[in-house]
Amino acid sequence: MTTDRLMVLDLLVSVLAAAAWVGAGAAAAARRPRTAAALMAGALVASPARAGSVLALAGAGWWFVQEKVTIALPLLLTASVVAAVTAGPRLLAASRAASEAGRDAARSPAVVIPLLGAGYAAAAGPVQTFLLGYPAEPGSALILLAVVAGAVLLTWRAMTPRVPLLRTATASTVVAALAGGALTFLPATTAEAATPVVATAGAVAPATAEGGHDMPGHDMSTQASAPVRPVTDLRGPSAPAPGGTVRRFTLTARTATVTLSSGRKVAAWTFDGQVPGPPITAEQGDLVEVRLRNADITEGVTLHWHGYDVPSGEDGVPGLTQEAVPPGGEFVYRFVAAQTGTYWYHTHEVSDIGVRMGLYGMLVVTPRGSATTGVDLTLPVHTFAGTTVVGDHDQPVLQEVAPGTPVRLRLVDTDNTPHRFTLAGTVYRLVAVDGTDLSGPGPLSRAGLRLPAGGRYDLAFTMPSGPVVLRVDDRTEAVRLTTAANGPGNDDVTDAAAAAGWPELDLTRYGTPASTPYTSRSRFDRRFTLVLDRGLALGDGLPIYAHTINGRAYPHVPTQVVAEGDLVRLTVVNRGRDTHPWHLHGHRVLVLARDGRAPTGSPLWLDTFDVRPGEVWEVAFRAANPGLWMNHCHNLSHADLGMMLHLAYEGVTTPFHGGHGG
Ligand SMILES: [Cu+2]
Repeated sequence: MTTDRLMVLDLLVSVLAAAAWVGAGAAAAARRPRTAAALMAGALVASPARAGSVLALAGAGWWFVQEKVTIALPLLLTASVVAAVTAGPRLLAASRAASEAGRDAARSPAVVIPLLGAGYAAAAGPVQTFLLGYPAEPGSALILLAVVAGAVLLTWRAMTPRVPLLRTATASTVVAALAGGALTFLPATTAEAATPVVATAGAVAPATAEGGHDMPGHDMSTQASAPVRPVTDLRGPSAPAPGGTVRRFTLTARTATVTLSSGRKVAAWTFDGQVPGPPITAEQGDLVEVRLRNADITEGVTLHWHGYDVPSGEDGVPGLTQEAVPPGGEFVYRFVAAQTGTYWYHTHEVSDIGVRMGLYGMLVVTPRGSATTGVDLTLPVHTFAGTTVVGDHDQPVLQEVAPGTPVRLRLVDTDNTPHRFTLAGTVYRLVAVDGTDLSGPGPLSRAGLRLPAGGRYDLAFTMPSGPVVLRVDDRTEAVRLTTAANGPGNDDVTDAAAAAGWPELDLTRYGTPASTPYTSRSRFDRRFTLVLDRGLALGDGLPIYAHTINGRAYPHVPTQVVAEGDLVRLTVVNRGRDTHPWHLHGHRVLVLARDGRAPTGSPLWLDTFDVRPGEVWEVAFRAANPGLWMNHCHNLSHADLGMMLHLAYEGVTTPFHGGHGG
């Protein structure tokens, strides 16, 4: 069974156990001893079963069961035993009596309180998983215990006016709850919160301690000697590489009404009045110079080069590498186009809204001197005012292509969620992922391609004699390439329903292996673990129901500190119910393993990888691009609810204090 299914199963068992105990208590209180006894029998099956489901889940990793093993399960099993021993015999006797006296006996406090108490203890499990998440810490455990104890006391008080030691018990419960609250929220508001952005080397501890398993990173005190450099000094060059030219662009951010291909008009935030913004293209080695101006986006705007490893000062993160450009302001970005492939740019200021409203565009870099042959289409897919658009098309992109023509389709997901693509009518290859060419990509047909939020796939094929159709999410026809003969094509082209059933391509098994500069057996200088979950956490000043990293929300997630040249291993664990497309700025990561299994196909160099519920990804990167970098979920609404942190190189400082970074 997959970890995801085990998580769901464990949740079901825990809810069943709680429902059975509470039901038994309620039935006893309603003077129905037989019903109560039957429900208690069910609870006595479900409670040990929970131990089994937790044990099974533990096989996927301690991250998935930590709070269950340390708090929920001991609480449940203890309360179950107490209820069975104290209420059990009385309830059995009452149900056998089948008389008015028996019904009254069922209602006695000695029966009802232990049963309901077990119910409260059992309910604490799923409540803890949903509200508090990972990791369980002494503070949240105290709050939980206090709530359970308080509920038992209230029940007791409701059933009988004389509760022994009522005042002492109430006082202890209140003290436990207050202490728990202090333990939970005070640490987050002090130390690291005061320095959300690394100001000096070694000022912030690495996040390893939060992961619980990791080898400690380097001793920071011995490494504080890295030269101090402000991020504003880490800028791009002013000349291209030898043989390259300077490519100058000006992008003006402004509100505008955009007309889609159907004629539908949509109010948008745009670059130069269009969505997507003007494409930025270059040849490898060119100097790209982009002058960003802001006409009237009052929230401010920046340009982030998604997947492109620009110098840190060009990365476009407000409050970290620059201030957001206000209306009337401008900022000039410069970088050498070193990487070839398909990338995109977008604003990083209030990015959840900004990108959704249209502040994005394409960045495509081709090898120097590669004359364009054939058809090369860049196809950003975006949900715009509730409609799936491809570029600015809300209807299929239609193009006539001569048979035999080489075709390249560059798929880009600019949304917060993944999209599924199918290509019908031709055999094709997935030649590049996130801008990097794959090794030995084999022929594909009848495959579903799941593209993570922010990710890119390049598909290549030779135009056949019949039509070729690209579909998005099995419903939207995105592109239809036809030939002059306009033949009917094969069944795959006409049968959209069949295409919906095509199996998803497993990227970790596609292509052929090739050598990589490091592997999972390499010696790593730093290891970090990020456990992704939901829970109550302190956000920007207030507790929120956050998307959490190791139980914390931005800006309270400790910064990951690395030294230039480090080989870094990053483990990302998803124990929540949402998919998290993980995105590290400034570095491509090499996939070492997913759920403990190394890729058997092409090496995978990604800038955005989808960590689905229950998955554990191990990736590695060389810290070779000094600066201050965002490391975040590219579901930008998750990032907005806390799921981001910083990766900082020792010695790099920032003069900016915007603090938002999203
Ligand atoms: Cu996410």
